[in-house]
Amino acid sequence: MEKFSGAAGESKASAEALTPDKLVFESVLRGWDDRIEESIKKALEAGIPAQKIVDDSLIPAITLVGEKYDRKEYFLPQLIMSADTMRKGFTVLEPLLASGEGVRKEGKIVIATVKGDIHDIGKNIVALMLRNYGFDVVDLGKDVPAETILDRAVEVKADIVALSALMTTTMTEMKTVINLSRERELKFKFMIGGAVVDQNYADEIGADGFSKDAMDAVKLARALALK
Ligand code: B12
Repeated sequence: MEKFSGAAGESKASAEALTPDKLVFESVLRGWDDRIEESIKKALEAGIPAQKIVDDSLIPAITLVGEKYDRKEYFLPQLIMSADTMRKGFTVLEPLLASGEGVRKEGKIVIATVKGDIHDIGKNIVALMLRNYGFDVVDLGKDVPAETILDRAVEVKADIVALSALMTTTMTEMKTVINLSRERELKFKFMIGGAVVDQNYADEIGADGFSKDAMDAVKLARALALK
């Protein structure tokens, strides 16, 4: 697939002049999947900590991609390329982030994007951050049926089940998971997130908490783990 140059029409050649952190941002924004690894390495070499690259370059870039998609400045091919670029970037950073504070274990969390939903960028960021802040995270991936989520949570003796949904058509699946858990008399705490859900929805379906982003998810998980 041909790479897109982005709304500003900036070319790869002119990107040479960018600072390493800006180059990471631009690579995700413009779907330069052949350039992301190199740009992240440059940023690391320039002394920018891995977590800062995530917080200040990767997440803002993919958030802007989402906004551009909403404004119809970007379309599906751009989305896919930016998402792939972001995933590649994470592959480079993940070992560095995991080695951060992962010594003390705060509790065990099973995380998944619910059935019917293949959006996993946000879920992956949340999983990464939770791991980084000391939680033992079992990531079941995306499009995961309710039964599988609960079976695995029982198997690994999870404290918390974290659910992600990005679509109005799939957020109801969170309720299915929680209802099934109650039917089976399981005692997990549930935290939910994803662009379409909010605290009201969490209250409505009986979840124990909602978070708007990955950092907030860490705070929520800590609070739930202490309960
Ligand atoms: C990237 C993207 C895609 C990528 C996904 C790639 C991937 N691997 O994830 C691709 C191109 C594959 C895709 C496909 C589709 N998409 Co899409 N996609 C998006 C987009 C632009 C950005 C989502 C994203 O990654 N955001 C960045 C991350 C970092 O943010 P986030 O996911 O919200 O996560 C943060 C928080 O929400 C929170 N969080 C997330 N999960 C969790 C979980 C827990 C437990 C907690 C505590 C917190 C938490 O923390 C995260 C980090 O801060 C959104 C638009 C948008 N503005 O959200 C549409 C959007 C979600 N997609 C949409 C649609 C309709 C689709 C498709 C059906 C399109 C199609 N016609 O085929 C398919 C879905 C197929 C399916 N069955 O799932 C719609 C959903 C509409 C709706 N309200 O229901 C949206 C809103 C676009 C739109 N405006 O129409 N999509």
